[in-house]
Amino acid sequence: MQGISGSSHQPLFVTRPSMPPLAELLPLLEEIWDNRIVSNGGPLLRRFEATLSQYLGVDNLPVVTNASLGLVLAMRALGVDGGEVLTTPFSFVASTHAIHWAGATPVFADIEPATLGLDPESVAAAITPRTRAILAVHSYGHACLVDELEALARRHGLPVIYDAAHCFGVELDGQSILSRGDASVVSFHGTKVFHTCEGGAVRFSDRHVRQTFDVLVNHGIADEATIPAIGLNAKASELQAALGLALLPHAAECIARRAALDTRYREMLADVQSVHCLAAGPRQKHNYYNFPIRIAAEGMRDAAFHRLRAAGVMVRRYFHPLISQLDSYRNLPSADPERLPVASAAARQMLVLPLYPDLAPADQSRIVEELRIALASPPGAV
Ligand code: T4K
Repeated sequence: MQGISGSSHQPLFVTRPSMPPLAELLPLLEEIWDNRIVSNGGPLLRRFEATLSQYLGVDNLPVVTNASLGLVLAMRALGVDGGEVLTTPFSFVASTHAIHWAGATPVFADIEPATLGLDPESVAAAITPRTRAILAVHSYGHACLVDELEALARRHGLPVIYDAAHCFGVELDGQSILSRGDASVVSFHGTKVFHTCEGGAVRFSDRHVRQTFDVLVNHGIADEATIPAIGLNAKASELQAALGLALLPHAAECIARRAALDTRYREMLADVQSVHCLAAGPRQKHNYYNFPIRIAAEGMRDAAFHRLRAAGVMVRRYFHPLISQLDSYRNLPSADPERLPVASAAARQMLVLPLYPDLAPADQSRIVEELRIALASPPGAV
């Protein structure tokens, strides 16, 4: 793993991928070179899936080439084929795009302010006979109100799919958060706590649904002469599996380093009245995926964003603009901002500060110093 060095004076990105020592990856690459199986359910992928299942303590966990396709095909495996899927507008675009590619229409419900996840009351009000599923997102790896959402879904006979893209290693009540819902989809993109360059995994509560999914992931092919479904190609390669196998032994250390940086941010920002540091709920073991703060004063979030960017601190406004404001979705009746006040406020106020395991303490201090300077001037000032 990369060590932590002194201040870089380079642009400070919101995240940097963790890389395993090359020496630990090379023997796995040699296996691929020796056996010349590079994809289609090869031996390293099978080993990676088994190791990952054990590490996370969940079964029925197929690995896929990215979380976006995992979301699309999880919905299809759960029977979504048209109709409407209720979801949050406060997310990375992939969660809503996945509903479109699953053949359904997204219907936006509002979020609630504590977790920034779907508000069960807003979801309940939006359920109609056309509703086929609920797709909720654990934003920033903070668990949304899973008990309430699942109880609501059960009453209406709807499946719940969690976009758990940010949630590698997150636990709720002592169990992997991936164990919740009918399906949970985690991303292994390079920007995530654990990654395989591109990648992801889907956890299913029902092994029969998982079997349907396994066919969909491989073009709908069950065997050479049997192609029972219209599938896609969402298979992960042996190279992705090799990287996953090499990085997994370092995952706990990466999360521990993130936790230390998270604590230090909170200490350094404790006296900054205009900044609220979000935190995961008490039932949760967190993975410290990123460091989201809320700056509620009108116009101050954007002012801070631009000033920090000018100073080389590449903060992000995850998630601005709201998905419901994008041209592709803004004409949907559920996209009316007046129906989404909590999500609209979050999109105006949230800012994500850099956080990754080898962020140097000197760089972290610089980020906080630049944030203090940015917040000291009024919004309109340059
Ligand atoms: N659902 C949710 C809630 C998600 O957040 C995501 C993905 C998905 C679903 C879909 O998962 P995948 O299909 O991707 O598995 C990035 C990621 O590309 C995206 O995967 C992620 N969410 C999202 C939150 O972040 P961008 O457009 O912000 O990426 P980008 O290229 O601006 O990268 C952010 C920073 O990371 C860069 O400023 C520098 C650093 N970086 C990035 C890459 C790719 C590196 O240092 N090295 C790298 O290789 O979307």
